[in-house]
Amino acid sequence: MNDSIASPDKAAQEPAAPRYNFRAAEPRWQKAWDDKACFAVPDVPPAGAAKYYVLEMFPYPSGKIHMGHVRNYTLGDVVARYKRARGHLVMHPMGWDAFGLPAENAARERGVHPAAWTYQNIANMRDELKRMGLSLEWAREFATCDPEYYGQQQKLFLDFWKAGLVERKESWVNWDPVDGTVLANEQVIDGRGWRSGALVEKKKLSQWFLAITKYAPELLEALGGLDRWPERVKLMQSNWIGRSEGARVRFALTAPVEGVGEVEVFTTRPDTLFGMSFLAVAAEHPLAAAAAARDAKAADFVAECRSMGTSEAVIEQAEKKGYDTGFRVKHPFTGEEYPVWIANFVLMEYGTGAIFGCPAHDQRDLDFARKYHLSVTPVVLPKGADAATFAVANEAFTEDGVAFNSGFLDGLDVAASKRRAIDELEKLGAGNGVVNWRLRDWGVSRQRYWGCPIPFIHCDDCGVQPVPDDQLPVRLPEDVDFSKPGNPLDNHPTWKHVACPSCGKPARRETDTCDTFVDSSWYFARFCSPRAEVPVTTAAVDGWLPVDQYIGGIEHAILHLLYSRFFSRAMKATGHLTVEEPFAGLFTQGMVQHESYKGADGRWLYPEEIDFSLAPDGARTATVKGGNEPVTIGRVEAMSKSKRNTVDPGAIIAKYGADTARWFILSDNPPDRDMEWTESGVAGAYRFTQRVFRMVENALPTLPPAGTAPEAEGKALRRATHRCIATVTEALETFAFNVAVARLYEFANAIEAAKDAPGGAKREALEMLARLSSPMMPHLAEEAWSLLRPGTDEMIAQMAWPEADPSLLVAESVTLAVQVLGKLRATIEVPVGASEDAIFAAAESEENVQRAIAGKPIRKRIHVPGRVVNLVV
Ligand code: ANZ
Ligand code: ZN
Repeated sequence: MNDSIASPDKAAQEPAAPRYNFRAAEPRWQKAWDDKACFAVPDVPPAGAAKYYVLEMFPYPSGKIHMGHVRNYTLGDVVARYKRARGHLVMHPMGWDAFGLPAENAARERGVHPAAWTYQNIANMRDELKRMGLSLEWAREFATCDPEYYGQQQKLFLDFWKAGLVERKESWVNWDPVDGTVLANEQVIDGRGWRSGALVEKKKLSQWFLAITKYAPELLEALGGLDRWPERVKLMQSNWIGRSEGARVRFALTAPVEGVGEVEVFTTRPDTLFGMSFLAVAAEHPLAAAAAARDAKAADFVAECRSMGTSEAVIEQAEKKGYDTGFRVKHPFTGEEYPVWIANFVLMEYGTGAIFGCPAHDQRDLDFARKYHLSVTPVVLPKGADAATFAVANEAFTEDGVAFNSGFLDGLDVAASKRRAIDELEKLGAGNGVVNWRLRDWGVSRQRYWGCPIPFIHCDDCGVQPVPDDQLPVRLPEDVDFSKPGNPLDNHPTWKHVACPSCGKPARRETDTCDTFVDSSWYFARFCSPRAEVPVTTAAVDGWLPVDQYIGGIEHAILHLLYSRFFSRAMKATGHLTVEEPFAGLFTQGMVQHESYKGADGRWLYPEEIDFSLAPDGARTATVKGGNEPVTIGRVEAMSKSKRNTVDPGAIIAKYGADTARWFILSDNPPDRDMEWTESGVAGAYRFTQRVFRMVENALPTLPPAGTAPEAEGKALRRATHRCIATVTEALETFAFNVAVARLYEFANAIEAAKDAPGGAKREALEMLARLSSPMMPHLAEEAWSLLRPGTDEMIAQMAWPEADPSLLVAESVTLAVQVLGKLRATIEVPVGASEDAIFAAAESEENVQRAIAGKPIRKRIHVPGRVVNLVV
């Protein structure tokens, strides 16, 4: 039995039913919305307008949309259409996050110019998005690679520079020797470059930085006010910002090294100072360099650390290794001497790049101490443990306890002991209490062509000079050579040679371009006045920001959202914005998953390469199409190109229509959970679209004219209709879109079951079916509406959301428990508002109740409205 899975071809074979021709209808409605500019809003919302800004994370123009886009943009469109119907002035724009490496790779591999490649991809994807029937205002569209956009970004960059928010610093970077570029920590995966797979090295370079750390306290504190953000995202941001309270402690070297007499460490546990057994510095620390200069083995060890990259994840997992420099330091409290090691787990970029090791109370220090036979002295005693016998074996004790073996700290709990230790350090001039942040300044330099040029000029005499305003935008040169390795801007024969804007002598243009996260950190603001000759116009951003509902993937929980939050603050500091938080509401959607398939030789197969059948025992089996090679049906996992378990949205929309794709993607699971894409699920959604259409078409001859008041005898159907209005509304308000879909399925069943309902009530029901499903299936809704209201030029896209009639929502009857002498004997249904006499009569007439009364006189009748009747005999 082949092809047991329902398909629209099967629906096509169903007998002589009127069929909804989505292929004609969908483009027709898209054009109608366009012609009436249904989704256009002014740059400045008029006074008193209830503005609502819905935004989905804009896509990278890779060439084709994927199912993740379909889910993301469908969710946003439901919100946009619903809020519009609720009377909001909705801005819902779309654009392209268009700079980035893949365009350059395409240039290298296929000889196509990055701009041509990118704009062609944008054209394709724009068409695909348009076919989805999204209520977007395309007039606001831009790509971040448009000079009109990145030129404004250069202005912002210069404004930030004037405000002291841009710095040029030497820093250790992850260097990808194959791609010839700096990598962000996130681009280093298991110590290798994310694209090239090359082992990443550390290198010191002069880089451009945005001073995000200046806002670390604010960025942390303001998370508390983001009450429409997922807790999970706020927690991730807070960990990323990473505030820790502790102390800086200065240790005197027993003999100065290159004229320096001390080493400073950062610690969150000054209470454990008496448990110290060594001091350790990062491989990039000056003391390590000093050791390397005198000792070839130290130099080897430093080089080994350098090849490890700077990614924290790698450092976390790597085996702890060290090298004893031979330098020694004095303990500030005891005067005892301890060795100074170079350790691979100490990061130069955190704290001071140096630590004191307390193995008894820190696991890394303990692993290190065991490996190199360093002392382990516990100084915090667990509650109830015996000081005489307590020892640390292979697990550090990191919880609260009481200080011991610690001189003047003995007997204090950890918090008190920390305070006391800091007091003492401050008294001795050997340290002080500090707050430390994990957040680093944002290195934005990339040695790439396809990015926004950083607008500076280097002059040997005048130093770094900003590009003058009248020379902006600094445009990318078009004639570039991608055949040589390295940065094509740097390799370009003429582009970088310019006159110094200050002295006029020959100077060099900056050839670094911006990290593409810069481009996406302010695009939401640019959408408010996308053609302005300034980065943003005040009236527009004041009118539209913050974004009321932002929707996107959890993978952007940290960087993109944090950078955008920083940008709003920096734009406020430079007079561009008045808001600090760009996104008032955030929704993170789950992933779209699919079964994965493997051929007999273990290669991954695309779903469309496979035939399915049902075995006699009901199990699904699969073979490769056009043969009998068996296929293993694998796990359901996130769609990915590498596993070939992807489904092309373009093909789905061509086969079933956009409404079907939208309806199915909303129906399966709550939007924040992962959902499984199945062929049978899509086919089911497709059948529903056909069914709704047939219901409307079949009913038309029996319906009274539009505007006919629903009849009193139609009350049962009317109650179902108004309950559906209420429940769908509630579901749409709370992002429970799968619930809205489920209610509409039930409602369709109720309409079909109400065959004998009078025409007016039926018309009302069908009209509501169309209107309530319109955020999810906008084309079908319009089509149904136009059938129900022939000759109307009113579109659902422009109509107000229906209101439920409260009188049709109240329950008509209540269920009461009937007790005799407190014992349950029956339950009765009585009409709402029935008199007590009628209620008691109904209760006493129940057979079971009569039996319990057994003819005795009733001494007392008790009625608790809505709950219970109790008869006392
Ligand atoms: C001594 C100590 C004793 C520590 C103890 C912990 C437990 P957070 O909370 O993340 O801020 N540390 C400091 N600078 C470091 C660096 N550059 N690279 C690697 N580790 C570093 O962590 C602060 C703790 O991490 C500090 O407190 C220090 O170890 C270590 F029982 O100092 B602690
Ligand atoms: Zn100059």
